Amino acid sequence: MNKTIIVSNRLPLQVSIQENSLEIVPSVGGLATGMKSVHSEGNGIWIGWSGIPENDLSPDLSKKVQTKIRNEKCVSVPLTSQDIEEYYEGFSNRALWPLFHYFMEYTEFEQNEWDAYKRVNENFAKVVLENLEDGDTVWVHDYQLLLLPQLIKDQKPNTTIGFFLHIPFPSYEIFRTFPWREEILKGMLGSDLLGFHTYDYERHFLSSIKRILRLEVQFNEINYHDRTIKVDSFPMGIDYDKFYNAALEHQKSSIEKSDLRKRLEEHMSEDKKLILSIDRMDYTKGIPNRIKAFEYFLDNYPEYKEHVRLVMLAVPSRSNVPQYQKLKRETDELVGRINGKFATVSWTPIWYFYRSLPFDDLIDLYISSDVALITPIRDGMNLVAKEYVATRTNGDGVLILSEMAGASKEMNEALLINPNSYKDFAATLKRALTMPQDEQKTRIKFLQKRLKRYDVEKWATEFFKALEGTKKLRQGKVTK
Ligand code: ADQ
Repeated sequence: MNKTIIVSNRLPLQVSIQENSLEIVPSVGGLATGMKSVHSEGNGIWIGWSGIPENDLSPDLSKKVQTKIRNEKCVSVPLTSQDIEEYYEGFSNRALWPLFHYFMEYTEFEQNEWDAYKRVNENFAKVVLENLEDGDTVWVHDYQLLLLPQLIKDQKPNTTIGFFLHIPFPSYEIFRTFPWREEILKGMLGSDLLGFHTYDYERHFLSSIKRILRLEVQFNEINYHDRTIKVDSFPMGIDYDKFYNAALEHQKSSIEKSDLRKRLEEHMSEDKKLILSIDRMDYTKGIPNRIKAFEYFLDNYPEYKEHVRLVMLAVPSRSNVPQYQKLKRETDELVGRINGKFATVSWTPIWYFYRSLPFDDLIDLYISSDVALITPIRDGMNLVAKEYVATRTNGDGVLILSEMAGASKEMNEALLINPNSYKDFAATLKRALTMPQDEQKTRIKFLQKRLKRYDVEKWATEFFKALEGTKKLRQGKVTK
C-alpha cells in the first residue's frame, strides 16, 4: 500500500531524557494537527530531527530514541551540534530567514554554512530514500529543506513530491541578491506541486523562476525539463473547533478560573481595556515598533492613561542567534522605559511576559482581551491572529492586523494597518477601543465563518488533493 511521507526540520514531538527514563510527548502545534489525517492514514510516516543533538546520545540511547520515535510513526534524522549551529542557526536562520522576510541588513552569506545546509539536506534525503517505496508521496515543509525535493527526484523520479513554504517568498529584487539563488530554485523545482500562503508569494516565486532560471511559465505552471510543475496558494488555517470549544469551556461559570484569569479580570473593571499581543520573540514580528507606537498612542491620546493595558507575551526563540539576543535586550529596555515614563502607583501600562505559556493560559489571554494587536513587520501568515478570532465566542473583540502578515489577505474585516506608521497605529487603536459592539460582532462573525470553513485540516486536504492531482497529470502524459 502506498504511503505519505511528511518531512520537516523538527518532528512533531518532544523527546525528554532524564537519568533512566526516556519520554516522548507528541506536540499539538498547528502543523501537527493539520497533518493528522495525512500522517495517521495507512502507514504514513513523519521524518525530521528529534530536537536532541546526536553527539549528546550514546549509541545505545540513540537506538532507544529511534525505536520510541518509530512507535509514533516518526523517523529521526540524526543531526550533530555542528549541524544545528551551521545549518539551522546559521544558514536557515541567519541567511534564509532574514532575506525571505526582507531584513537584508541581518542577512549573512557564509560559504561554510551553505555547505552545511547542502550536507544536512542530503542527510534528510538519505533518510527519506531509505523509507521510500515506489508509489509513495512525499510532502516537504519549509525553508530549512529547500534543496530536498530535487535530491529525492534525482534518485526516484517517479515519486510525487509536494513542497509548502511557511514563510514569505520575497520579491525578485530581494531574492536575486542571494549568492546561491539558482541552486535554491532548482532544489525547489524537484517538487510536482509548490504551495505558498498567498498569491503574492506565488507570483514572487514565479517571477524569480522566469528571470533567474529563464524557464517558461504558463499561468501557474512551470515547464522544467520534461516535467510540468504546479504552483498555487494554500492559506494555512487553524484548528478552529479546538480554540472555539476551549474558549467556550473556559467561560462556563462552573469552571474554576485560573490565577492568570483572575488577575486579568481584577485589573479590568468596566473602564479599563486590555490589549493583547502574542508572538515568538522574533525581529520580523515588530515588537519594538509596537511598543514605540503604544508610547505614541499614550502621548497623543492621554485620556487613555490608566484606562488601557498592553499585555505582551513574547515566546523565547532562537536565543543563540545574536540578532535575537539584541532584540530581547531592546525589548526589555523599551518596556522598562515606557513603564517608567507612564506608570502610576495603581497602573502599569505594559505587562510583559517572556516565556512560553500552556494552552489554557493562552486561551485565558485571548478571551480576556478587548483588542488583539498583531503587527508584524513581515509574516508568512500569522496564526495568532486567527486564534484570537476563533476564541471570541461572544462575538465581540477587535483585531488590529498588519498588512504585512499573510493573514491580512483573508481577514479584511480586521482593522488593517501599516505597522511602520505610528500615527495610523494610534488612530486605529483608538478606533478599536471605541468601536460599537454591533460593529465588532459583525466583523468577528464574518471572520469566524471563513476561519471555520477553511481550517487547518481543510488546508492539508486541499494541498494533498492538488498534489495527488499532479500524479494523475503525469500518468496521463505517460499513456498519451
Ligand atoms: P511562527 O512564526 O511561529 O510560524 P505563528 O503563525 O504566529 O508564527 O504561530 C505561532 C504559534 O505559536 C501559534 O499557534 C500560537 O498559538 C503559538 N504560541 C504563541 N505564543 C505562545 C505561547 N506563549 N505559548 C505557547 N504557544 C504560543 C511560521 C511563520 C508564520 C506562519 C506559520 C504557519 O512565521 O507566518 O503562520 O509558520 O505556517
